This record gives sequence, structure tokens and C-alpha cells, in this order.
Amino acid sequence: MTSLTEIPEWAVLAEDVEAMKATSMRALFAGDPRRFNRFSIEAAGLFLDYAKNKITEDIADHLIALAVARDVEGARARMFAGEPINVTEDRAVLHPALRDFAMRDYHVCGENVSLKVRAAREKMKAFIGRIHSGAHKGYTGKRLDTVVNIGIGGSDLGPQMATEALRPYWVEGRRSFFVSNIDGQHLADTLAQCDPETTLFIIASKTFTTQETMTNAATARAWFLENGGDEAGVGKHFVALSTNTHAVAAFGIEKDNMFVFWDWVGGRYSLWSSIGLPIALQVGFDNFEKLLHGAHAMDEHFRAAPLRENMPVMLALVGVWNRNFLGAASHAVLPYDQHLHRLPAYLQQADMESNGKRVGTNGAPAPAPTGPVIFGEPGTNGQHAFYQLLHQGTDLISADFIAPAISQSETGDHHEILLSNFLAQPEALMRGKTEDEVRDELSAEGRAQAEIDRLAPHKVFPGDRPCNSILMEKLTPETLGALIALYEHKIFVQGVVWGVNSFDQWGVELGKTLAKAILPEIARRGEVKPAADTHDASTNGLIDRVNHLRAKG
Ligand code: G6Q
Repeated sequence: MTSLTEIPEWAVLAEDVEAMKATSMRALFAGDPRRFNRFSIEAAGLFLDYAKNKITEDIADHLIALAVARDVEGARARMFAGEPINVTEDRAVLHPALRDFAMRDYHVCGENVSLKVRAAREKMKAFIGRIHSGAHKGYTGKRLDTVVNIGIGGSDLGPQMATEALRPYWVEGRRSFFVSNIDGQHLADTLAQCDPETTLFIIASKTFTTQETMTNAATARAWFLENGGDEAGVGKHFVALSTNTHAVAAFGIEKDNMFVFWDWVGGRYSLWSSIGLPIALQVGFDNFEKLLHGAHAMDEHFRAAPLRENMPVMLALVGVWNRNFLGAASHAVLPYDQHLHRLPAYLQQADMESNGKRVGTNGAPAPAPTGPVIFGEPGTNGQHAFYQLLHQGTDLISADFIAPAISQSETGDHHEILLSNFLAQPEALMRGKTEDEVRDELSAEGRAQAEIDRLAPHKVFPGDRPCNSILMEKLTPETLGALIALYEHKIFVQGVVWGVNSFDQWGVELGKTLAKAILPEIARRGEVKPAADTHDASTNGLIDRVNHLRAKG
């Protein structure tokens, strides 16, 4: 395949950028009363307005031509067909199979994996029924009303984000905690709030070898045994979500208490699988299935809609335009819903671990910038923190604004105020404020000319800052599912355009290996241990300092 930047479709877009320098988004809106209709899409309960991007109908067509040239449709077909598109790990990528309610059968290497998917879901459902009804009790005969999910990365962020997002659907009387960090304080702080007689520990790890999760799991098990539990009770209080049957058995968890998934489910794409057990326990199995249904609706749209009317495709392509042609190296995710407060963290992993790659699937250096930095906070909090830089900083940063029209708990006029901000911020980013407008405003306030001259440059907003608005009626299990699937497919399409493998994550390996080498060099408290001198001077110096501080403490 010809290099991305050498194909004619790329050159056309590069010319478009030059042409767009002479205009502004304000002018584009003024010149086209149909702009909102032209650049918006509705699907699966979501409405996407991408009119506040610096694009025209021609540019949209050119972006589609780029997607066609990069064979986005072919790649999409290969993903749904279960081909090993994760080429560096030789794996299929079939998370949509986990939520396909059209009763399609998916195959991996000739095996019908849909049968396993359905069986695994049934097992989850039965277990949740037993926990909720109280048929499955703790070692002293009490109901297990508290869940502590121990997992990290993909085995933590998705379930945690979705559980938080669906707070209004929580089953009464149930509590969930998510422990991920190897920092012992995370587990200790959580256990301080738990009763061993009523707590169910979910050990969530695809590989069941992750250092953080295995260490936390062992400590949780020890805590359980030290606080009244016995070995027989472990079977009642510990379950595993994993692909590694042997390691789960070695930990002491029986087959009945293991919920499986498969290597073709990527960690950061796994909340739809058994990894979703903590979500389902907290919101009920029916609501968990509704989440899957929402994602399925977006899958169906993504599979079938023409590229120009395809929400994930267009979201991806305007992202490529902003990243590669307008130079936006960062992208903000700004949910105007407090329950979506973990969405930015979740998407940080989903996007940055998927497309933060400098080498293409062909092994050659990526010829153009790939995944942007993803960050964000719920609105309106972010407005009082970092939006300053979005509005007036020297870098161009693109953004997604996300909101439900109706809040799950309408209190006074809170939601109208929230929505007015959700609508005003994109408008402000797009419009900006010209120097003439600033000067007129200051003079209307009766300011002296010298003061106007001094203040005017500080009060100018350049505008032309691109953003998307994603609106839904309400944040429900269905719309949440659709929203997550929207982003999954957006990330996929961008990966295809950039020619990277969105489904591996070799970048997390080096640090892990070095930490393992350093671990024996860290002194236990009270002990002085000189660094082995095997690292660079900075790392050796820091090891020595850490060890001295620990010896003193
Ligand atoms: C996700 C990554 C990574 C993974 C964690 C936890 O796509 O692979 O975040 O989820 O490292 O891995 P385990 O589930 O194997 O413990």
C-alpha cells in the first residue's frame, strides 16, 4: 500500500487546508443556512453535530475519498468477519460479537464463537440472579451486597466508568468498589469500608498474571482469611473474570466461579464480556443487556450506513482533519453529565492505547501524526479549570461536548444551566471574539481609550476552534452503550486511516520490565541497601535516595 501521505487523496486535503486559511467558521455558517443539517447525523439514540469543524461539503467528500482509499469499508468487513486484524498478536477483534442481538454467528478460525458468548452470558445471568436473590450467600450465611472489583486498565476503567454512568439504575442496597492501583492505600482504603461477611471480590484479569491485580488479589484474600473467613469461604467470596483457566485454578478459584472471555476480546474493549460482571451486579442483568443492546444498535449503524452518513466514520474523519491537517495534537472529551465523570479516563485508554502508535502495521514509521492526547473533565468543572487554554492558548485543541437533554435527576434549574453551558462553550470556541467586538464592548462600558488599547489584545478570542456536540435524550444503559460503541468504532476508523494496529499495546511493556528489575533493589523499611549501580546515574541516585528515606522512616 502506498504511504498515507503519498496518496492523491491526502494531497487534495493538504490543498484544502491552504484554501481554508482565508476563511473562518463564522463565515462558513453565514454562507450556508443548511450547515447544521449538512453536518449532523442521528443514530442509535445519539445525535452528532459536527458543523463546528472547519470543513465544507467538499472537504467532507475529500475525507470520504481518503477513507475509501484507505479501505475503511474493507477493514470493517474484515473485523466483523473475525479475521486476525490485530496483526502483531495474530488475533481477531470481535467485541461486537459480544453484543450482537441479531443472532448472527461470528467465527474465529472456523469456530463459532457466538455459542460460547451466549453460554457465558447465561452463566453470568444465573450467578447475578443467585447473588441478588440471596441464594448465593457468604460464609456466615449473609447476603453479599458489596462488590470489590480488583483489576486494572481494561479490566477496571470500562466497568468502573459504566457503573458510575448508570448510577440511577443501581440495584437498591448494593455497593461497588473498584481497586486498580498497586499502591496499597487503594485496597486498604476500600477494605476499611467492607465487611468480609458481605463482600464479593471479583478478580478481573484477562491474563491473570498482571502484577498489580495479582498482588491486590492476594492481599484481599489474606484480609478475608485474617478477618474471619476460612478457605472454604474463599469459594463463596472470590470469583474470577479471565481467559486463563489454569492461573485462576492455581489461585484457588473453582471453575464454577470463573467467568470466561477470549483472546479476541481486547482488554480495553472488554466491558461487554464477563468483565462487565461488576456492572451487571450493580445495575441488574436486564440493564446490562440494555447496555449491550445500545452498543449493538451503533454496531448495526456502523456496519450499514453509507460512509457520509455514518456517525463513527464522520467523527473519525473530522478527527483526522483536525489532527493531521489543522494540527490539533490534543483532543478534549467534555461530558456535561456528572455521572460520566470517568468517561474521559476511559477514553484516554481506549484512544491513546489504541492509536498512540508511531509505526504502521507494515512496520514502517507512521508518515503522519497518529492518535492525539486525550484529556477531559466533566463540564462545567473543566470550564473553571482548563478551558482558558482551549479558548485562548497557542495550541489548537479539538473537543467533544456530550450531554443528555434530560437529566436523570432534574433538580430546580440545574439542568437548564448545565445545558446552556454545554451549548455556549462550542459556540464560543467556534465564533471567538474579534478585536473590533472587544473594543466596542469596552467602549460601551465607558472605558478610556488607553485602557481599551491595553486590554483589547487580552480579551480577543481567535475562534475557529473545532468541536463536536453529542446529544442524547437521556443517559440510559442504551444510550451509554451506543456512546461507547461510537467511540470504539471512531478509534478503529482512525487507526485504519493512519495504518496502525489499534489493538496491540506494546508501549506498556518496557516500563513493566524495568520495574521488575528495580523491585529487588528497593529496600524494605529500616534497611539500607545501596543501588546495584546497574542503571543510569539518575535512576541509581533516586533508588539510593528512596532507600535512605525508607531506612529513616
Ligand atoms: C487493554 C490493555 C491493558 C489491560 C491491563 C490489564 O487493552 O491490554 O490495559 O487491560 O493491563 O490486563 P489483564 O486484564 O490481563 O490483567
